[in-house]
Amino acid sequence: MPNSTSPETLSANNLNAFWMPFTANRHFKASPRLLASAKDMHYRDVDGREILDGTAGLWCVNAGHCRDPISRAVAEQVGTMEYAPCFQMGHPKAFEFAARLVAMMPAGLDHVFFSNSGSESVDTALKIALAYHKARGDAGRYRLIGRERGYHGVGFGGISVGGIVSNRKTFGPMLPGVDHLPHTHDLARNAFSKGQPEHGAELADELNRILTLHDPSTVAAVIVEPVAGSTGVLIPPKGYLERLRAICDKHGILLIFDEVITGFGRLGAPFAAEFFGVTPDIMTTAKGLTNAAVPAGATFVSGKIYDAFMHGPEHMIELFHGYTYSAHPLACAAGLATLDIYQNEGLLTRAAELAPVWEKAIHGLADLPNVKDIRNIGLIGAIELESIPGEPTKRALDIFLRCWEKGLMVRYTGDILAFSPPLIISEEQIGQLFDTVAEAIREAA
Ligand code: PXG
Repeated sequence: MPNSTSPETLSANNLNAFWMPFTANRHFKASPRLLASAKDMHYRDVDGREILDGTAGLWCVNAGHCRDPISRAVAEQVGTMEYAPCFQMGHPKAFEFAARLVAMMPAGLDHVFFSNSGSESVDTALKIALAYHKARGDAGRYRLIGRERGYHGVGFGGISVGGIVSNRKTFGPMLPGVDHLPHTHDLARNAFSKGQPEHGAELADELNRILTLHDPSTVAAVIVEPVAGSTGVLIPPKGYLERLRAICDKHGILLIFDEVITGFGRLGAPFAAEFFGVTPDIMTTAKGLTNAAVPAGATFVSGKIYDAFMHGPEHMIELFHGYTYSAHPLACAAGLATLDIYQNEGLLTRAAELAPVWEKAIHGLADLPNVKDIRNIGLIGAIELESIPGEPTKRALDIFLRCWEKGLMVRYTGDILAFSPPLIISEEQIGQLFDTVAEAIREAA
């Protein structure tokens, strides 16, 4: 009997049923890349080839793959109580996980609402922002401001405030009352920046223009990724996030940081809010929350927000929102074990130690053919390539495939290569990662 991952059972035919997410289905199915197992920094594909993980899965396996304490905690939980509702009842691990999380949050973010993904975490944040103003008797604040090139998942709320055109253009009018800040990408002034770019803080002042247009008293919240990941790594210019915070404060507008990628150590501090010294009113997280072992999202809110809902008769539900799987026992078990690993191994600050090595290694590729920018922060890096005229994304795809052949997993979006390895990566593996990328870029030229 062939096993389920053997080439015999994976004929082109039976790849057809699965409509793959964010994938060129026909291209992929003609030449599939199938992963079979993973440990620490590596995947193995179905042919047994070892693949260095340069992207922590999809920016989510921060502690590395198949960590024993997480596997054990999930196995134990699934055998003890696989599911428990959290509507009008609960289970101890949900409260323990919540308490552990808020204890490590930037000051003030002391309540957490659980969901199952980054997209849901974002929808939860947007809904809480609207409901918060209404709860305070300020229901005229209904507008949400996102940013061009922002990625906030794929729910209708997330694509409405998001700014990646291909994720929006086929889905109709989306949420009303949404506007967008300009993105901060400016290669003319900032190409080959190391860490935060020098130029562009003034782009935050565009918020003032938007507020003048709509009147600030109609705006509920501004949502941004502190570092935009999905769009190809856009790092906030020095002073930019501080200005956004000040403008929001001036006008009573909530600031939401989408930390689905930056949360849990990616930048070298536990959260981007701490890294940049700017605290939002609401923070969305997912991915590294459970090391991706079990899907989960978490939306953190300030006491001011939570307290605004705690009025009215005590037997009444305060917020009509939640998911069957909010605080799923397996997610809580995985999350608690993940936090232990982060803490025991100092992983939430490890990116700060590695950042200089990472920065030097990635910027070492600056002189390779077709490289038009390199940028980095914490354990995030991106290489922006000259597009092949008339064939956008093709160069990056070519390099991505060459890396795969050489046993390295990277991401690409448009003609930008993105790197975000597990936080356990060694200095030697950083060298190996960028040597392989360099080879692929040279070969593709
Ligand atoms: N917000 C941000 C900032 C994200 O990066 C989401 C929300 C949505 O999370 P879910 O769990 O619903 O997918 C994300 C997801 C990439 C890539 O290659 C990035 C994401 C997902 C898949 C691929 O850049 N980010």
